[in-house]
Amino acid sequence: MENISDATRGFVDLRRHMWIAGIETELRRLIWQIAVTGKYISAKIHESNRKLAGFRNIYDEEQLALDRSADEILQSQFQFSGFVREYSSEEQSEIIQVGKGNEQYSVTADPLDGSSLVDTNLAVGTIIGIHKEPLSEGDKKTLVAAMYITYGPLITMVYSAGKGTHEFVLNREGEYVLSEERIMLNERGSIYSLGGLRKDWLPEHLKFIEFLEREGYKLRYSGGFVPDINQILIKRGGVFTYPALKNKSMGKLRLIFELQPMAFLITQAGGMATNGKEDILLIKPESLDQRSPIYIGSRFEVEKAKEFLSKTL
Ligand code: AFP
Repeated sequence: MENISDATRGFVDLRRHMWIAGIETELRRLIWQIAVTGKYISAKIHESNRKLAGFRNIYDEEQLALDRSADEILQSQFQFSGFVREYSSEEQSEIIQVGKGNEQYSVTADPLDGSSLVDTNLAVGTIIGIHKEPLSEGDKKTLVAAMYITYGPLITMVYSAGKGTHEFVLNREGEYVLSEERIMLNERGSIYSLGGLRKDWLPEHLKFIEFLEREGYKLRYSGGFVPDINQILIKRGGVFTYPALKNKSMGKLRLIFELQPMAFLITQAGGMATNGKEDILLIKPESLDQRSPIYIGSRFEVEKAKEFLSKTL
């Protein structure tokens, strides 16, 4: 696929881009449908009254009504789509059958990641993984596309269907237009995002962070996974870490709903994602709520993280 020129970029909408890229018809429709659903979720965020719903999700966290609405909106879209077989969301404890069983795709979602940031008006996002096989057959590597939508000052959508990672911006006419095509991270960046409390970090992780500090990396951490990853992608490099902690050996973030879709997008942009030893995309999930430490971003920093983590202190 040839790169689209700077002059015509703002006139290329998502559907045309995917068609030019030669993405298979049903996958194109599905990505389009999810991008459109992002507009409905954004409308919900705007009308949100920010009150707690008063119930808890499977991780025993307080759940904002907004998480629940975003989840319901996504599920209802897939229910009638004709090309989604299964839907699995961070907000629900089980895989939901939304199709007849013969549809091609299964979808995972973190419907509204970082929802606790909504009342502060920081950016939040939706993270999506698209799988070719049933999610219940969790032993296979099945991710064929991933995307996220950011709800910030602008609404943006980043997707990859295995042919590079591309960014679109929702314009005033309500169309997603191409803003960055085939985004490629530099070998090395200059920002770092640090999850978890310093007092809970393991010594080898601390050594890695001290290395970045000596090298003059700038701290950039919003507390929202989507905008934090988006910053690394759009600034062409850096590293996001949410490590194993003294009291939480698997860290905080969820493999299926958050980490693998982001790893897919960053890998397609020439970056890497690891838990310190294994490639995040190669980890076989054993349960829906499986978590994992993560080091994700440009190659230099992620390789360095692996080097530090392999040293026993
Ligand atoms: P919530 O969905 O509970 O708001 O958590 C957000 C998040 O999952 C992710 O978006 C952040 O990267 C991470 O948690 C931040 O965690 P800390 O609050 O421990 O820094």
